[in-house]
Formats: sequence, C-alpha cells, structure tokens
Amino acid sequence: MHQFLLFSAEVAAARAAGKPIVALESTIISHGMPYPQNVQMAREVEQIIRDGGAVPATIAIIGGKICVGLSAEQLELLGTAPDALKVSRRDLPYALAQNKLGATTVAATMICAELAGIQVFVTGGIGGVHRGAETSFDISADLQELAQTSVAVVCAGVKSILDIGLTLEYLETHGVPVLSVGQRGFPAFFTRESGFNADFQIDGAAEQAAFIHTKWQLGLKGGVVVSNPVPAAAAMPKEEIDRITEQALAEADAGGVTGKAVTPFLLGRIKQLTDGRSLATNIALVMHNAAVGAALARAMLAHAP
Ligand code: PSU
Ligand code: MN
Repeated sequence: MHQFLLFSAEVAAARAAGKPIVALESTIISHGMPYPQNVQMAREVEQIIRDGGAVPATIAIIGGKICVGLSAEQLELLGTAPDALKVSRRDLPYALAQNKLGATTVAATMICAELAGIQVFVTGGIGGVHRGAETSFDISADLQELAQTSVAVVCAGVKSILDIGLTLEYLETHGVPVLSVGQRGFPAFFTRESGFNADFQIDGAAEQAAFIHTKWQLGLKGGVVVSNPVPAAAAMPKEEIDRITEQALAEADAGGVTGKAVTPFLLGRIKQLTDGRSLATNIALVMHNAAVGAALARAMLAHAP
C-alpha cells in the first residue's frame, strides 16, 4: 500500500471485502460551499452512496497523509477550518510534506483515488477552460488530470462561469470521452442544457461501466466524464444564472482575482447574488450524482479482475 494513504475503518473494510467504493472530493466542502451546509451536504452525500450499495470515501490531506474516508470530526474540520488549502496536482506534495490541512480538488482527488484503487469519483462540477483563457491561460488542472488519470468522474457538467465549448474541445483533444446520462445534451451545472452535446449518451450504469472498462482494457489511460444533469425541479432559471454569472465575472476581472482564487470567488459571488438559491441547486445536483455514482461503482464490479 502506498506510504501516504490512510484508509478509514469503513473504507479499509470495504477494500478487504471487495465492495464498491466511491471517492468524493473535499474542495467542494472547504471552498465550494458555506458552513454548515457544506458539512451537512458531505454527510448526506455519503449516506446516499451507502443507500446505493456502495461505500463513500471522502478524500482530504490531514496530518501528512492522504486520508481516504473521513470521520465526522474530520468532515467538520474541513468544513470550518479557515486555513484549509485548496490542493490540486501542483499543491499535493506541499500539503503532504508540510503537514498542512488540504482540501482536494477534482484533479487531486483523482490522483488520490487512483493511488487507492478507486475507479469512480462523484463531485458537483469539474473545472474547465475559463472564459478569456486565450489571454489569462486559466485552464483548470482538472482537465489535464482527466487526460492522464484513470478515474471516472460523475458530475453535472461545468458551470457557465467557464467557456463550455472550449472545455469540451480541450477534452476532445486529450481523448477524454464525455458521456451524458438521460439526455443528449451536456449539462451546465445549474441548468440541464449548455447548448452543447455530450459525446455519447449512455443511460444505464451497466452500459457506462462497460464503456469505461473497455477504454481501460484498451490501454487508453485517463478519465471518463459522466455528466448527469441537475434534476429539473432543482435547476435554476437560465436567464437569471446567465445574468449573475456575467456580473460575477466582471467583478472578478475588476478585482484582479487570479489563479486558484478565481473559481472559489465566482462560486461565492453566485451564491450571494442568488440569495443562496444556487446553493440549494448545488446540493441537489451533488446528491443526484451520488446516486448515479453508487450505481456505476456497483456495475464496475462486473469487470473487476
Ligand atoms: N466547480 C464547481 N464547484 C467546485 C469546484 C469547481 O462547480 O467546488 C472546485 C472543484 O474542486 C474543482 C476546482 O476541482 O474547483 C477547480 O478549481 P480551478 O478552476 O482553480 O482548477
Ligand atoms: Mn484556474
């Protein structure tokens, strides 16, 4: 076992018994939502995965270890600590070697999941190519990770704070397949449609698992995006989210927000500008993704070595 991995008792038992395991990220807890909704969301999502017949493994960097599966106290710590670092691929050695508290992004969670032998990872939205990337060069490390790390990522697409068309182009260039569940369209996180199609609509967990297994059996390293639209009843009105996104982007620009601060700034402003309604949408879509991810992790067992 890898020297930096530390499994919770629940995850260790699941590994020993060959049960399906679903990885979860922690940046969404520390930097994506306010307290206490972040910790409540994390607990509820874990329970949905258990109810779906799989074992949740929320991942974070604590005490110089990659913790795979967190206690209630550790979830609370991540949800409240003002100094939790946002840890992506670049930051992982720093957080581990310097004993920092680290909340892992999609990229870092994929790395840790692969080290831990976990094939399925559930989150809300992945990072992507930012609008204006032709001058800012701001492209999330999540996309490079999807190109090289073999983990399936269940998400509700990407937010319209990003350039969704360029994000999909980037994924295509790097050979990352984008599946959609229940519809042809690639979802835009708060809304069910982005105006772009996913590459392949595959509705059933068994068929999704067969696709993913086939990719990896071919020796094609890298991730698969499983995009699952927010439930219709929880989606936000498109005009409202578009207007607020434009405002948040303009403020980020005017305020000179750059680097890893950009995404948390935009998420926070959108929440404020929607009086918290975007938060309810965000929580609903993560829960929906958890159910899809648990079913996928179970279906992947049919292809276990
Ligand atoms: N998008 C969301 N919510 C999030 C994130 C992205 O809708 O919480 C987080 C994820 O952890 C993702 C990270 O991996 O932001 C991407 O940050 P950046 O754009 O700095 O790469
Ligand atoms: Mn960035």
